Amino acid sequence: LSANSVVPNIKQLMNLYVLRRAAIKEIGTKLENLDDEYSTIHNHNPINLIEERLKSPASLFEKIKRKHLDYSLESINTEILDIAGIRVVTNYLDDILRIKNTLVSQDDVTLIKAKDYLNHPKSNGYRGIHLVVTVPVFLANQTHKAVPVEVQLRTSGMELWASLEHRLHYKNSSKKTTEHIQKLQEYSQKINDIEIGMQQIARDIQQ
Ligand code: 0O2
Repeated sequence: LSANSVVPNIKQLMNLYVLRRAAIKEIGTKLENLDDEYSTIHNHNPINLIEERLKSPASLFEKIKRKHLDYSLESINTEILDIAGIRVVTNYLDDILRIKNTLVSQDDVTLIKAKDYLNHPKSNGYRGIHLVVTVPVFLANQTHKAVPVEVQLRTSGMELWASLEHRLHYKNSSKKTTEHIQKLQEYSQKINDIEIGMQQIARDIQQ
């Protein structure tokens, strides 16, 4: 801890988590509404699954340590933008941008940060889009606050790859060789090829 670093007390942390949880609910409802409306108009659900999670205090403090950040409430508020997280698993590739664009174009949603691992997959083959958006949360004192939520968007194929790859971290990761990483990259590419093909069939049928 730096000399002037003041760790937030339990009440301050609880307050922070209450706001982030409220923001998850706001964004979660927006996503569900978009999916419902799209399915009524186009007879197709862009969203297969929505998963919501709050980062545990243990992994919050682990991240502060790993990133050499300050432990103060102010620093947590400005630097840790993924305490509230929503993962959106879409049915088709096109649905990723469909959901992203319709979400960030809403008047009360502000896009703060975007990472495009779709056009620029990570070297191990990880794909998806990560956004940080803020949404206003209305408070008991009649004011409101813009609260950040991280939204991860990926297809069901990318979800399959990421969940299996994530499990490998719990195995003996020191045994992971460059050949394993190449294989992971290759499997990610294969899944992507399949999803491009399935997308094309869906487009043909819709026309
Ligand atoms: P959890 O419990 O899922 O949150 P930043 O937050 O932008 O300062 P960070 O944390 O490196 O920096 O962000 P990034 O690159 O956006 O990735 C964070 C999350 O994306 C990870 O969260 C994973 O959920 C997912 N992710 C990123 N890279 C990979 C990958 O190579 N494989 C898999 N399976 N998932 C990945 P955490 O930290 O795992 O925890």
